[in-house]
Formats: sequence, structure tokens, C-alpha cells
Amino acid sequence: MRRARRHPTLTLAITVLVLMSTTIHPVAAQTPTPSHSGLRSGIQLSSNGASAPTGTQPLGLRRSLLDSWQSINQASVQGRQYHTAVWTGAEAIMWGGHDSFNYLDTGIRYSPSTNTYTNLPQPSPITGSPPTARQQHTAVWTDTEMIIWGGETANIDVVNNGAAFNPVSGTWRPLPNAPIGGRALHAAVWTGSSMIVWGGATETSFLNDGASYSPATNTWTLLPPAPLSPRQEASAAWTGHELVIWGGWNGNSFFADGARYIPSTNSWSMLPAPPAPVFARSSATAVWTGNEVIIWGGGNGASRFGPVGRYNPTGNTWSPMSTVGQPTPRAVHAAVYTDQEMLIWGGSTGPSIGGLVGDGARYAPATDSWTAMTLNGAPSVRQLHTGVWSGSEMIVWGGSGSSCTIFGCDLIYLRDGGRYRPVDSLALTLTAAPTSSATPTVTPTPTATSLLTATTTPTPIAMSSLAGAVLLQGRPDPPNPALLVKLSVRFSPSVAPGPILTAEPFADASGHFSAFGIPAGVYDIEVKHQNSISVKANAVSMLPAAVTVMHFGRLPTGDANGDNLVDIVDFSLLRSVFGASTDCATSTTPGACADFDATAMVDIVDFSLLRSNFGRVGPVPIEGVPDPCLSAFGTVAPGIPTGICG
Ligand SMILES: [Ca+2]
Ligand SMILES: [Ca+2]
Repeated sequence: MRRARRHPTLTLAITVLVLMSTTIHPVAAQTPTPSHSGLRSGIQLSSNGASAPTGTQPLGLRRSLLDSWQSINQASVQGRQYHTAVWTGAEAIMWGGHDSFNYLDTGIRYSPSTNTYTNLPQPSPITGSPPTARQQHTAVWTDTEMIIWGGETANIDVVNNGAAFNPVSGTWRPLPNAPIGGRALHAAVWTGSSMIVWGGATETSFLNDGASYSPATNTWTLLPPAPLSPRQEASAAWTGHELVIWGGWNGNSFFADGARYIPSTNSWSMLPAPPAPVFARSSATAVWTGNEVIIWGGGNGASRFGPVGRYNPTGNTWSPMSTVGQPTPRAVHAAVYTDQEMLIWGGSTGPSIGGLVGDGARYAPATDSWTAMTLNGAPSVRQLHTGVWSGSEMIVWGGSGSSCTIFGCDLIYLRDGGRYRPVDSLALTLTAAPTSSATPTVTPTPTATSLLTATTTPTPIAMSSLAGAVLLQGRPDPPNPALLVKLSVRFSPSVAPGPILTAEPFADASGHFSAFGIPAGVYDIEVKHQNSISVKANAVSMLPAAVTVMHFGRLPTGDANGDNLVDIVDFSLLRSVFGASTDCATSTTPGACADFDATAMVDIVDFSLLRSNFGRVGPVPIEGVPDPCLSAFGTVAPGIPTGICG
């Protein structure tokens, strides 16, 4: 039984694992490479490099209301932890891992645009002894391939082999074995031309050697000796010029030192000490912002910690980070960088299963400030999950969670996830209007909740955003889960010719929704729910780099078949299911959506709602805006005082 890589920070969780398995499985953060620029694609809110905000923060009080989660259903493969994930530009690929009984060589491709999974082909070509299945390996995305390397296999042994998967051809190819020994819980980054692996542990020892693999030549190169002592679970990031390594654990000691390796000079140098107080730890996460490596979280045997700091490789200096509003200190969480903010979600805040969390927060380097992520619709608590940034969403998947009965709690292995969409109104309102955005307004494959589908090819233009709200006739006022519905929002240019844009955002329990990436202009905006007729606001000015705040009032209901008119057809549908229990979201029964008030029952109340709108045709003008907070119509631009929604 291995000892070297037993994780120091999750004692109780490991105990439970031992009860469920004959082996001990240490705990490590996921692939430390979610922040490569190569991973980014999809819809962007604005150009990169937002200028430092100044002045007041319009909508500051509402920022947390604008973000949202969308659930990802269970995959057909086993639940797992210690797997890896990469973002290909179109899909998240999750592979390998462990479910306490099995080492896994299965993988899935998850497409946000269709919200569906595809299984990876099996087996991968990593054959022979030890076998393919593994956990605690690493994965990087090269822009054409996902490279899997190292890890612990079903023989309870570590390996120095790997393979690369090409999602276009759908095929695997084996890698030549590395010139360094097998290992798990090592660091791996993609440099743009090579995969660098460093550190980690075997069954009996810890390592401080490394090597780089070039797909172009299909060859490995040894790294020069590092100035760091051997360790596992160090945090690592690629800056565009160097590999930055910090912290880790060697079975006895936790580390608070770090170093950087610069391939162009083939040299290592030590990092200066991070800002005080410095807590030695393992399993911190590191993201690259384009200017700094932000290292946060991790722990030792007894404690979890918040910031390490922000390391600037240009000046070889550290900056401290605010802890105000930060997430509960944690390890084995997911961290991604969005181009504006670092997102921290999930993980373990303490040694017991009860320490698993399903919350998170966003850190904005520009303002050194944290914003809580909404809990509304968030995935269940978990650790050792993966998180990748798609360009518009953080895609969280897998990990181990908690299942509790009167007998206590057990770890469960998850195969579902969630998609988190931050809406950074701060950046939207304070980013200077881009004159030549390199960011397309629309991608060829918008996600299910991607807000825009254009009918023509867009030209680069300054973007605008909508922060909207609705109520639904017949349903309680907010906050109420009956308001968690998908909306259809249509932007029709009012004055100048242009494409009609449609968005399908989800409202939250407050009825709030958002749409962004809208080319600045003047639009007629029409909002419809599946069971409502639409309401329309005419000639709304959407200014560049600003958020337009608008309440669309109470949507009139009664449209059972979604054709934007309430007539005899809807009445017939209602009558066909009258008195029945039904669910519009899941039932395919005609008339299932006649449950206008979301009581899961079609009854006289639904009939009355339909009757109240019988004969009406959408769109209709906005009716009744009962929320004074959101009754302010028009455009909110920099300089508007906060407190509108106090
Ligand atoms: Ca109808
Ligand atoms: Ca009902």
C-alpha cells in the first residue's frame, strides 16, 4: 500500500475511502492548466485587458444576481474523481480517474452547444502492463490534441507513458515513454509547443525532475535540475514564457517556496517569498491572468488557506490579495480564469465529508475584490472535480460528493456537473468602448444558453448588455423557484437595418436574467416565456460597453402551445389534461404546459389564467412593473450612482 502520495489534507475523507476500497487515494487538485489562452474560445463579453475601473460601480449591488448556473445531466460513464479535463474550443473532454473501486480508462466529450455527451473511443492505445486505466495523471490541450500522461494505474503503480487524443479524427495515438520515471500528482503545463511535466511522487518517493514533450517531433527532452526539493501537488502555471511552480508536500513537510523554469534559456530560478503571512501548503490552484499568476487555496494536514498571492513574472514580484469576500479557504477545488476574473468553486474546507462545499466566488484582479457566485442552480457539493473555461462559461464536472443517511455520510462519485456563466457588469460598464474588437460577437456554435444567434456574419462592433427581469402571471412574486424558467429574448433593430438577435437566458428565482454580447444599437426587445404571450419594449438604446437595465413586467400566461396567442387550441390542450398532474419541463404529453402556475397540476386556476388572456396575441406592451429596484428603464453607464437597487 502506497504511503508517499497519501494526501495530507483530507484525513477523514481518506478514511472513508479506505472503508470503500483496499487502496489509499491521495487527493490532488485537477489539472493545473485551465488558464491557457489556447483553451479560450466562444462568446466573450468584451475585449481583453479591461482598463482599471474608476469611479462608482453601476449595478454593483446587482452583480451577483446576474450570474447563473445551468445543470449538466449525468453522463453514461462512471462517476469519478482524480480525472482530468481540457477544453478544446468546442467541447470539454473528461478522461480517466477513479471511483474508489475502479481505475477508469473511459472518457466523455461534453458539448455545451448541444448539452450532450459523446463517449471517447476505448481502449486508448496505452496498452500492456501497466494498463491504460489511471488516476492522478495530467492532461493538456495542444490546440489539436489532448495529451494524457503519467498517473497511477490499476496495478497501484505509477507510469511514465501516455497518449494523445484527437477529437477531430476521434482517434488516440500513443506517446513515446518519457525519459523520466513514472509518477502521479505531478505538474503539467502546455507551453504552446511542448508539454512540460515536473515533480510528483511514486509509491515510495517524491520527485523533482521533469521533462518536456514536443508533439511536432514526437520526442522528449529532459529538464535541467530544479532548485526545488522533491514534492507532489505543487501548484503550477504557464505564463507564456515560463513555468511557475509553488508549494507542495513531500510526506513530511509542506512547502512555501517556488521556482520558475524558462525554456528559452533552459534555466531555473527561485521565486521570492510571497506576501506575509506565508502558509506552507499543497494543492493550491494557480491561474495565469496575462500579467500575473494568481495562487489561491490549498492546505496542510490541519488547515485550509486562502491567498498565496499574485506573482508578476515581469517584475519578479508578488502582490497581496484581498481576503474580503473570498470563499471559505479550501483545497481540491476548481479554479479557472475568465479573462476578467478567477473563479473558485467547490472543494473541501475541512478534513471531514461535511467540509465539502458547493459554493464559490470570483476574484477580479483589476479591483482586488471578490464577488460571491450564485448558489442558484449550482451543482451539488464536491471535491476533486474538474473545471474548464469555455470562453463564456466554467464547466464543472465529476468529483466526489457526499451522500448522508442516519448512519452517516459516504463519499459518492459524481458524473454530472454544471455550467457557470458570470456576467461581469463591472467590466462591461467600465471597459472603454472597443473600436476594433478582435472578439467576434457570435461564434459558429453558440452554447445552449449562449445569448446570441445571428442571421448574418457580424462585424466587430462595440458590445452592449441587457440586465432584465420578469414576473410571470399566476406565479408568486420573487424570490420563488417558479420563476426559474427559460426565456426567449429577441432583439430587433428599431432604426437601422441589421440582424435580429435571439437569446435564451434562464431567469433566476428573482426573475432576473441577462443577455450580453449585443452589438450596440437601438432595438425593439421582445421577451417571451414558453407559456406566455410576449411583451415588447420599443426603441431601447443599447449603448456600447454598458448595461441596460429593464423590467419587462408580468408576462401574461395561457399560451399552452407556445404560438404566442391564447385561443381555443390552448383551451383544448388544457381540457385534455384537466385534473391531471403534469410537468411542462419533463412531460411530452400535449397540454403538459397548460400548468401555467407551475403547481404540477392542471386545474381551475390554470383555466382562469387562460381565460383572463383569451384572445390575446403577443407581443403586447409591458404590463405592471412591481419591482421598484428594477423599474429604472434605460441605460446605465459609468457615473450613474449606485443605490438604484439598494
Ligand atoms: Ca397558443
Ligand atoms: Ca396549475
